[in-house]
Amino acid sequence: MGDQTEPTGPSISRRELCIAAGATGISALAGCSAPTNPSRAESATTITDHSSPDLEKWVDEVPRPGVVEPSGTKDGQPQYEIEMREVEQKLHRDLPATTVWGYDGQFPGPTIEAEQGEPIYVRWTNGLPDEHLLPVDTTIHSDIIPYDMPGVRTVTHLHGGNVESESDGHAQAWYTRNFEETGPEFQKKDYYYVNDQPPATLWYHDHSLGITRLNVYAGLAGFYLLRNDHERSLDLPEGEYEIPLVFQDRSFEEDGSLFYPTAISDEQAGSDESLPDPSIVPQFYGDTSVVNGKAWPRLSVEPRSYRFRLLNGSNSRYYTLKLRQYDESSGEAGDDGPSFVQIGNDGGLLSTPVEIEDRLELGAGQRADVVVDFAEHAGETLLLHNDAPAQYRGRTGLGDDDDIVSLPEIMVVDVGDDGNSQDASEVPDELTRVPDIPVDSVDNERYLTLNGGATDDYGRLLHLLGTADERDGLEIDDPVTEEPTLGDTEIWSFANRSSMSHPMHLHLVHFQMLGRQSMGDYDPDEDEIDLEALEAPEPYERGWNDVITVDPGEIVHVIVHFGEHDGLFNDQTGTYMWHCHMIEHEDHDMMRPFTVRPNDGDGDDNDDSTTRR
Ligand SMILES: [Cu+2]
Repeated sequence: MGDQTEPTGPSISRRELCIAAGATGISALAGCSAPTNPSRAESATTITDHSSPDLEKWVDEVPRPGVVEPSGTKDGQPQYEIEMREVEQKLHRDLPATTVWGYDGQFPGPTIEAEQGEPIYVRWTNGLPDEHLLPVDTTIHSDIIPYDMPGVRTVTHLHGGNVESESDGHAQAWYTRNFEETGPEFQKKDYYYVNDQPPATLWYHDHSLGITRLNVYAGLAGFYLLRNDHERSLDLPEGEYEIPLVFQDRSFEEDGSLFYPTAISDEQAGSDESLPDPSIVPQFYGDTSVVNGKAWPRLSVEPRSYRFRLLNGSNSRYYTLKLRQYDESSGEAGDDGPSFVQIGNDGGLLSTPVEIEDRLELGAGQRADVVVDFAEHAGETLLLHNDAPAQYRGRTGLGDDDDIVSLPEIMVVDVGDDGNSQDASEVPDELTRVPDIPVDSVDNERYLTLNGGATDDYGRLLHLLGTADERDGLEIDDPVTEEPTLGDTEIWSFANRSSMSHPMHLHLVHFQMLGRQSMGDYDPDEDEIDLEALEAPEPYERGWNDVITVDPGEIVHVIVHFGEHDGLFNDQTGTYMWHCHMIEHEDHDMMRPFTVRPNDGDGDDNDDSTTRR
């Protein structure tokens, strides 16, 4: 794919985009040209003829992850030791026990409850077997990954954590069982989480280079809830009325084992017979909804308000959610149920609650903190319904031509006839202070491209992130191109030249969305960013985000401050990652490092991570 910069003019709206199957890059904007090589088209999905066992739906209650307790102290702070282990776990009444990998032997892992201003240490120990649970494609970064080394590589990232670089879970900071072997970026065993950021729904998961998709799929993920006194003073539903829910899609074999595809389809492979086996797949879409580690579960609630911490923990799948009336005997969904009142997103509370009128969109890695009032729905059965197609293109098209494995039914909610609990909670009109990052403080602008048109040495589709100078993309071990200085404010403009939506994630920081526009309306070589011309963020997109969805043919501009801002967050320097959170994309190869440089002029020591508070 060339450096396609043909201007299209401002007359083409995003809704008029014709995202033809296989169209990549700006060709999607420039007249919907047919793909030149449909067999390699990005829109070709992961087609397998695998079907999971036909399980009876809604028979198991949604489990609630336990809360893990510290095992001791270190330097006067609580210290946790959480071991990754292989265990057998029942994921459905009628499915034989499934071998999964769990933090503390649980899938999902136990929840860490942390308090703002109170640092903790966590030692994530690797107690996994010698062999991976799933087939490993050893061609992914085979030049920098020692696949013949015994043991499974893991490293844990606290997603949304404003943490020091040495504790961030760099993809090359992996280690094997008992820290026997360590990756080139490994620096310490005891990760330090300073917890100096707004209270939020964070989560932790594996991040090791080249096999993150497999380690997370095997079960390595859990919640990390950060709280403070202000949030408690809001009298939101709490205790048994506050429930974290992680949505994942999985596929199973008849014996209960996890199924993960190991070969891309003939259609995708074209005539190339030299493909690796097992091979990475471009995306993964499981056919079974799993919530908090149970397949097709039901949640029993009282007719009152609940707070749900929603997390899309799937590898590739998007969710667009709504509660609907449900006739369990016919399996038919009807009218709308209670709406979601969103009170927070990735990085903490919104300034004011937002009633979600349409559907709640969650890209991989994203969180929504919502309150749902079931008081008017006593005795009803509700369906948590998802209408996102697997090949998600957001607002720019439904892509119904190629929706291979949609997952419309996520979970059933049983609302009891009565509840004797006193429901004193009420969502306040003002939730918290979210100070804007001022646009007039911007020190630097970066144009960053999301690309789907490249292929690797085997002719397989390769997703890449690029820059204004290298628009077709760079690989993870190319030199760092994003090097903000501590204390700087930058605009990062994500331009999606591919034909599918990507949930883009930055480690370390939380950014604010400025708005979106058609990709043809802005070229950094020719244009200034015209804030007035941008489509404003949705109300629920305001606040602190660490994942943002960029639809095809669109640019999303975000503003980010590196360091403490208005009393929030803290100063960190060093190297972190930014990437697409569809984990198959992250592994191949939509991930790049960025380095926050110290602002003292001594800019040549990446490892000089300091915490200035
Ligand atoms: Cu992606």
